[in-house]
Amino acid sequence: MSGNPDVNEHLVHPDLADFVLVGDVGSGKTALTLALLESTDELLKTQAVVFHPSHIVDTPGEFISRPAYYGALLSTIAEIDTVVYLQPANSRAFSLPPGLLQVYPDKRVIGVVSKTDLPDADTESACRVLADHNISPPYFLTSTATGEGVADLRSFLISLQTSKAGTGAREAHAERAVASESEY
Ligand SMILES: Nc1nc2c(ncn2[C@@H]2O[C@H](COP(=O)(O)OP(=O)(O)O)[C@@H](O)[C@H]2O)c(=O)[nH]1
Ligand SMILES: [Mg+2]
Repeated sequence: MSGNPDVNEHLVHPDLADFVLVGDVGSGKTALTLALLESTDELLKTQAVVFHPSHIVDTPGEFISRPAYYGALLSTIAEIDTVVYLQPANSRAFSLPPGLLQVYPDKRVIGVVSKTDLPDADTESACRVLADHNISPPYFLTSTATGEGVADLRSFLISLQTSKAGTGAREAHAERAVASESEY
């Protein structure tokens, strides 16, 4: 799904893959995407879904602020395993679309408290908002202004890929084992 001709990064982190960033307009999704990728792309307002290489998807805030877009959001994330939800450190408004986890109960949701450098940041309250909405820790506190937390989040996302590769191999092996048993 790297078909967006406007996005043409060389991959600094080829193992970083398979997540979609969701959160309110201005919560810092695009800035965090570019920081995770170490991309030098310019930060412009995201007007459309942006597909980076390796199944990394940045969504426009309209997906959240306008319920009419929920359907588009749901189809965008259908094939992606992990949702990275951004809760700005200076906001207590929760903006993960309510239907999302009902439609996709198996998605992994990672809670990020973004913009921790802001003077009115209250990371404790932001973490509580995540917990109150059933997003499980660990939470990642990030700032693209200072760089706080970006490397930790990147490592965590990469570790999900590594463990998935292991699981996939085990599952394939198990399937082969079952298949060969059933031959007898
Ligand atoms: N102080 C601060 N500003 C940020 C941070 N992340 C993003 N911003 C700013 O917040 C605004 C919205 O960021 P953007 O990534 O476009 O948000 P999006 O709408 O969720 O994609 C921009 O002006 C960014 O420069 C951060 O960690 N700290
Ligand atoms: Mg954006």
